[in-house]
Amino acid sequence: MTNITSQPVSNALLKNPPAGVKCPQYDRASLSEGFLHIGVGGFHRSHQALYIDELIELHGQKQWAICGVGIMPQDEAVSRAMTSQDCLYTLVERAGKDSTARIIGSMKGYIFGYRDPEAVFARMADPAIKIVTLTATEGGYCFHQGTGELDLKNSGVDNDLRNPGKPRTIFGYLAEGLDRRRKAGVAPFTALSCDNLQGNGHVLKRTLIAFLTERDPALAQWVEKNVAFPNCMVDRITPATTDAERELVRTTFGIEDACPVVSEAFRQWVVEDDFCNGRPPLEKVGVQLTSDVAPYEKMKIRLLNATHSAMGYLGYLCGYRYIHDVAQASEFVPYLTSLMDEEVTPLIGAVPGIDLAEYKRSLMERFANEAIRDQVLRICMDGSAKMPKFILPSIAEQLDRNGPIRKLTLCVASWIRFLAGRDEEGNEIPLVDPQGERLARVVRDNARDPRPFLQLSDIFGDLGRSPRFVAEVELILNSLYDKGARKTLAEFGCSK
Ligand code: CS2
Repeated sequence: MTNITSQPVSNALLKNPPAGVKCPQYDRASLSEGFLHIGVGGFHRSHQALYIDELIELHGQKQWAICGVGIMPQDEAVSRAMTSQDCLYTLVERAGKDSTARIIGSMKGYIFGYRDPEAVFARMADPAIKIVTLTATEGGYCFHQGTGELDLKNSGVDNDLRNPGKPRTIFGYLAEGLDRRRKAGVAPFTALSCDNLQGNGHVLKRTLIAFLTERDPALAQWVEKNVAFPNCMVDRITPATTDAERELVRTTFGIEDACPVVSEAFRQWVVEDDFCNGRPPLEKVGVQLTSDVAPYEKMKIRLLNATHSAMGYLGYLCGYRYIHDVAQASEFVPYLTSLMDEEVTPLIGAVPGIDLAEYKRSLMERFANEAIRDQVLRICMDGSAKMPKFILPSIAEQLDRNGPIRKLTLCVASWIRFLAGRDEEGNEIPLVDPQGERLARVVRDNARDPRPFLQLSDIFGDLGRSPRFVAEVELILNSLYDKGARKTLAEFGCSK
């Protein structure tokens, strides 16, 4: 390990940057914010903020800086870091033995809405903000999986309707921001969801309009008529930032940074070209603008995200803690490739400009990238929101066409076994999922019988009523309990 003196990341560091670290060459004081982004997690910092950094650096688009916003209590750490670091942070891209570091300067301000919602409302009402982007996670849209409708009983949604001044979800914030613009006669912003949901723009529009219809029908109508909700596909594997990443940035690059982000070199952003209040020339920095994002979203979510989930739960039960170890394991490779080739690819159809065989080959290579040390437990987080978006729709489509579902079902059964809470050695399995307690209770109360669990229609929709699916889950789940994860993988994971 190289031992070099480190300096804290801040505006002062930009004047005298460590050797080999790329820094903004533009004058940050002259930036103004055109984006407001809710959810400044690792993914936003490795993806959109980099595209915008390039847009400013290479194309002088100074009016498109980002105002970062955190609305969850757990955003406190990022909020503190952003405040003390002049909204700067280090992005490290890692491919093989190569690491490159860059200080990202595109975030001009940060507001911790959880403490100061009024400041977020005021910023959203500012005519300079033209686009509000969101990474609210798959669960942040609070819709019922069976019906697709906004879940008005969700405690966050319910809070936002009762307490408009102190919202807990994206809906309360968007509603108040848009209401103020309407009342002030200011054109609305575009609302651009950057989450891994198929038709994320449609989902955001549907759920927000349902929320507004409860809150203020006239506002709902105005939004319906005037606000654009483009769909988009986003991609870049970004592990959670831990002390190991902070240590890496300190020892390799000499930067003291409380919230650096480490990611793979690959990135992709495909955006539907539908904006109601202008947009920057995103195409100049490699964003693909198109009239139809659906094929790209379906490909990415059903292949990349689904295969991640398939590696996550079963990989954890087999004792793996890093995704690259799962992706390199000889017993997993045939499972993952056959899941993609036999059960998902037939559902994807043609994707303009993409060779699916090559896409899948590159996915396996990206999963196996050991330089980024992506955590299995990051993938296992929030299964209640991910499973219905990544895995279950493919099972439903295959059931409709009487096609194969075994490998996808192995993922579902592994999730249920994971929720049982103890691994094969009797050690506790850490569960991070807002629905985790409720789900784990149903699993524990019905150990070998998956039926009550599969009947949770907010997760499974109608799937729990498919005798074929239920029988498959039962068979594989019992094998997981009786024979263990490795034998079950060998028996059910590969094509005979
Ligand atoms: C992952 C995603 O959270 C997950 O389960 O599949 O975070 C994935 O790494 C990104 O979508 C990659 O673009």
